[in-house]
Amino acid sequence: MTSLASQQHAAPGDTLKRVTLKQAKATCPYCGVGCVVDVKSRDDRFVQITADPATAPNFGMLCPKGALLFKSDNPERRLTTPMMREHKDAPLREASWKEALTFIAGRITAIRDKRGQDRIAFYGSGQLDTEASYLFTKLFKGYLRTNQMDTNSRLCMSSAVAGYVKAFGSDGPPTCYADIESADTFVVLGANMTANHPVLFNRVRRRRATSDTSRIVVIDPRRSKTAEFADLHLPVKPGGDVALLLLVMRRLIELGELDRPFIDQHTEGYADLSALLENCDPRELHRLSGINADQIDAFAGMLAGDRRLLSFYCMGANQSTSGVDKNTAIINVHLMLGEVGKVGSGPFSLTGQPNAMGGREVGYLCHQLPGYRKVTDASHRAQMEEHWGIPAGSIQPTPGRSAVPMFQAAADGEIDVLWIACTNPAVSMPNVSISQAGLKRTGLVIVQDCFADTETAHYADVLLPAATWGEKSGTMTNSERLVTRSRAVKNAPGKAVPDWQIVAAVGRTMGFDGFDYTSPKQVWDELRQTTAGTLCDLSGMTNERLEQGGIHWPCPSEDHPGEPRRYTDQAFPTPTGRARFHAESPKQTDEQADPDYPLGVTTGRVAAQWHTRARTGNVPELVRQAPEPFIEINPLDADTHQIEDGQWVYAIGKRGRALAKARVTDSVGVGTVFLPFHWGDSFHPETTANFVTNDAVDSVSLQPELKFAAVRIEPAPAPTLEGVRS
Ligand SMILES: Nc1nc2c(c(=O)[nH]1)N[C@H]1C(S)=C(S)[C@@H](COP(=O)(O)OP(=O)(O)OC[C@H]3O[C@@H](n4cnc5c(=O)[nH]c(N)nc54)[C@H](O)[C@@H]3O)O[C@H]1N2
Ligand SMILES: Nc1nc2c(c(=O)[nH]1)N[C@H]1C(S)=C(S)[C@@H](COP(=O)(O)OP(=O)(O)OC[C@H]3O[C@@H](n4cnc5c(=O)[nH]c(N)nc54)[C@H](O)[C@@H]3O)O[C@H]1N2
Ligand code: SF4
Ligand SMILES: [Mo]
Repeated sequence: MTSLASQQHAAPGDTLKRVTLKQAKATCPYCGVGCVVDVKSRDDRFVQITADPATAPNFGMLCPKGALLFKSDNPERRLTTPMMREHKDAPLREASWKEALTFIAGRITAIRDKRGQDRIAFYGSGQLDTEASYLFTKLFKGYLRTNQMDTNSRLCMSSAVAGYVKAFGSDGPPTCYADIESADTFVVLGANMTANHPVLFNRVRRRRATSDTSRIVVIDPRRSKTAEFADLHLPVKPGGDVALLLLVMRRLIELGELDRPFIDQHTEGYADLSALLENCDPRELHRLSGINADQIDAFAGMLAGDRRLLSFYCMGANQSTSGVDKNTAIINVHLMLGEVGKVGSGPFSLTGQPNAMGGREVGYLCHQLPGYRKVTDASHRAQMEEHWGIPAGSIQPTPGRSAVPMFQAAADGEIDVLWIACTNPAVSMPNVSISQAGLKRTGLVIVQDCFADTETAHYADVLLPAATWGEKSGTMTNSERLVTRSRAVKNAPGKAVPDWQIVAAVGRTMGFDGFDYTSPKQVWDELRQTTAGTLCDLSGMTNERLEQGGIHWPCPSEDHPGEPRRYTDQAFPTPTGRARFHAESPKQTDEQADPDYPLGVTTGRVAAQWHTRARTGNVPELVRQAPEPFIEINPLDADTHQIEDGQWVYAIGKRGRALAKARVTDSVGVGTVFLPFHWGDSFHPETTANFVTNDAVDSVSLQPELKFAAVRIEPAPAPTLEGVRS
């Protein structure tokens, strides 16, 4: 196997000898459940995936995406060599690693020296392992001295991060999966767990089936598959969650359900919330939420009494201009009932991507540093400068641009180098015309991916071939803070190498002395020490220990077993040690339906596809289940717009339009349509859902409102789909 390192300074690191049959444990590269699988390969092809009943967190269970992982590669689509062009009008050509690295290092150095380091930006992903995420942070924030670095977690988890920090003083969930087996009431808000966290939802269903006290409440504008399993489905209006939760809090007070001792001893800010609840107009809250008093009564009834409450929430909460308020409102309910820090209870934000938790631990958002540190805190900067052995003052004190303004700046010509790894923003950014314009305008676009033909790769001036799942060893943290180590089981094709090696090689080629790693273990050992003594302490997790199985953080020493639950002593990492209530009134979505755009579109996922289909599109069984883009529309709206089931339509919004096949169904309410976002340009030039979505952001988390835009629906000619990439 070609080793990047061997072409540069150090010896080959994480490489494998050619083998015929190999097997190892790996972490599923899809969702934040973080299932561990046993992988077998023969002659560098995956041949079998199984799951071991004794191994956490999935204990033998897998969903179809995970079970079919052995079919997820497509050798013909792989990027097997660096590709580059010196000028925009030249075609891409094959290059050696040395040539590509020298070119990148030269251009970055020149831009930094002539135009300033803030014209160099990085956009990463919660699908990178922790080692690669850490090295990107070190290279950009430490050595290039710029905080112009953000990731697709901004579109995903940033409202949850802000919500936890506001309420508890720290990011990271208090809960763990084992809480499911002790919980009574499950509230699932803005999460379609049957499709998107299937193995976890199996556990919820098993608990519901075996416990007399267990109930499931689903809060979702759609009657999703998950809602079909609910004892109570509350079809909230898109964006109406804060209003709904205020109503239920009022009802809980009326019922006398408050945990007064907990509120008095362990929280602050209740008086403001109580005043808000007293003064708000319930009729207005019913109007905003679309939920009536009987439904609220039924909901409150399931929270009342001595029940353990476990809430799961995901993108229906986070992807909103009131995303942070939704998160703190859910936590308010838990604090009122004293349902946190106890076995079987707590507010449980689900992570989407397999390492959306791990990236946060090493500071991969524009305001963060490793160990839940912040760039705005002088002592945090000084600590990291010491860890990295770089001069005081190297780390900049202001956050860089977050994802949406980063691509806007690129479109405005304010960025000269944009390095993108493990994400496909030409499809997944809201208001994608802007991100596409940014990719077009930026002088040097570097795309680091395992596949050659992604929509974003189309804009690249340099393509860097990454080894992918099953071809590299590295560490990830799942939704419950369980850290697992995924191992290589086959060689990467051609010259592809693991992401961490690529970052390290760029650092070395630029002449920086902090990047002489020969193995992922060295990177891990360094990064876990940077978290020692912090809230997300990984320092006790050696690679050797992780080889034996996953460990929950915090894990402060090598003999520490890890902590599945946090805040069990009711001490919170706020200045007063108390958890904080937040009193926020409901806000409208940024955009409202109007006579020209009378419907609200909400977007999301289907079980058989993963985001922009880079991997799931290779698996025939999955493609057959979800072969083409569709839009769900209520029969009454279909009638008004004269749309037939199965006909192609345009969803036309204020920023653009998207083509999809109409599915007339009452699973969406009147006035709402649902459009998955999986089918980008490689399927058809007009099917990208994000031509329509809104790039307005939550003012605190800066997360965009991917879950609401105003649209109208019009019939469209059937597209020609021969030869599309599935
Ligand atoms: N099969 C599959 N699994 C995945 C992924 C995938 O692409 N495919 N992606 C992974 C990633 S990165 C993520 S982030 C997660 C996402 O997981 P989820 O959040 O479960 O996924 P979504 O389908 O985006 O949205 C969830 C639900 O939010 C609802 N919703 C929309 N607006 C609102 C609202 O205002 N309020 C409420 N209460 N609900 C609303 C939608 O109707 C939808 O059913 O899934 C992960 N798992
Ligand atoms: N309308 C709408 N838009 C959304 C959302 C929504 O709900 N609605 N959700 C948002 C959310 S939550 C998310 S997380 C994003 C996800 O959006 P993206 O991150 O853009 O989606 P992916 O298709 O997962 O892109 C991953 C890329 O990484 C590549 N890759 C896979 N493995 C490796 C590897 O090991 N190394 C490298 N270097 N590359 C690799 C794949 O080939 C693929 O090109 O979408 C966001 N966009
Ligand atoms: S539930 Fe998630 S982590 Fe588990 S096998 Fe399915 S996609 Fe992979
Ligand atoms: Mo996500």
